[in-house]
Amino acid sequence: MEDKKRVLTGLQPTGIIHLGNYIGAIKQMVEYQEKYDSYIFVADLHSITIPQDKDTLSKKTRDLIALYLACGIDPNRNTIFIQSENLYHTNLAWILECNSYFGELSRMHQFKEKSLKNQNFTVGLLTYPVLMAADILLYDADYVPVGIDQKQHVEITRDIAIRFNNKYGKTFKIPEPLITETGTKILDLVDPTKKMSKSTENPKGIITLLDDLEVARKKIMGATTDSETIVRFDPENKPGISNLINIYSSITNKSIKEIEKEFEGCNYGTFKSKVADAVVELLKTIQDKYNSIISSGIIDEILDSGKDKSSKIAKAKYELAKERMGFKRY
Ligand code: ATP
Ligand code: LTN
Repeated sequence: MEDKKRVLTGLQPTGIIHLGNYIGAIKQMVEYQEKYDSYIFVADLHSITIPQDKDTLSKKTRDLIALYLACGIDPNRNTIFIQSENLYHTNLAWILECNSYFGELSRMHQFKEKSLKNQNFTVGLLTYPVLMAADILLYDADYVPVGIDQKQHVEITRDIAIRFNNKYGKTFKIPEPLITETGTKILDLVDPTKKMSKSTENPKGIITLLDDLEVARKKIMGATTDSETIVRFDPENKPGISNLINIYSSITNKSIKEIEKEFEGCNYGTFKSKVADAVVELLKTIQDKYNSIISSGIIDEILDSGKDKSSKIAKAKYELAKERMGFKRY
């Protein structure tokens, strides 16, 4: 255990997770748990950078944990916890905020995009990457598996850590993002110029892991494609088909070349129905497990132990950072 590198990732409880989250984040964590010391948490504090309904937040958090487990995250090989139950995240975030600059935070893509959508945004939306830096740096994470949209936040985490280490002495390990090759960015099924997103306006564009199986099948069959009939991977000119190839590749572990060969001479209908079969089979397996987990007491046991373990590690790192900055009793 001691020699293993550490991976850590978080998911926001902002809606039922979709195929993009599964392919871009969870599936990798299931693979990484074999070889790394793995930490997974629900980033509920990040979710409130956009207003959340207080009556459903905790249920969404619980559902998310049940879905992680149903997707194959093994509680014996992962430390699983809720971010807001571990106070060191916000404590360290404040220290790091005072070592981060307005300029660098205001240049983050996600901040620019979300602050344009709603001009009356909160300060939390701006400082979001600093809380994320705290999440990562508290645990000396070596690797941070994220979708491409979060890569910039891991890069700023590195910048903040390097700056802190240079100023106050080596305190934090410098993490690296782990970005997947295939299926890195799963696109909206209706508008394949956008990423598949929980906050989409058209539910036909996303497949959630708890979608009714027949509804999911219809969404794949109705996915936007192009006027050609060749199943060829060409994200620029054929974003819809390339997106379906990415989904199929990720679920079946077949390479893009193999898939192009498999569907040589086939029409889009045949291809789509194979993709739909693969998606439905995946959802069915996940949903069966989810239904048995959600009604059991195992989630609380896992969260209690995750809270204890993560708090111990986080406390030590927080105390060190505090001391390095000169906080101690005179
Ligand atoms: P939203 O969908 O509302 O934009 P989100 O799904 O990006 O939110 P998170 O729950 O924080 O928000 O995402 C969890 C993980 O899934 C992150 O690592 C993120 O990069 C990844 N992810 C999200 N959407 C996609 C996508 N379409 N393709 C690949 N990975 C994705
Ligand atoms: N910002 C991420 C969620 C997140 C995270 C993290 C991911 C919060 N803290 C630390 C990796 C490491 C997102 O929206 N996907």
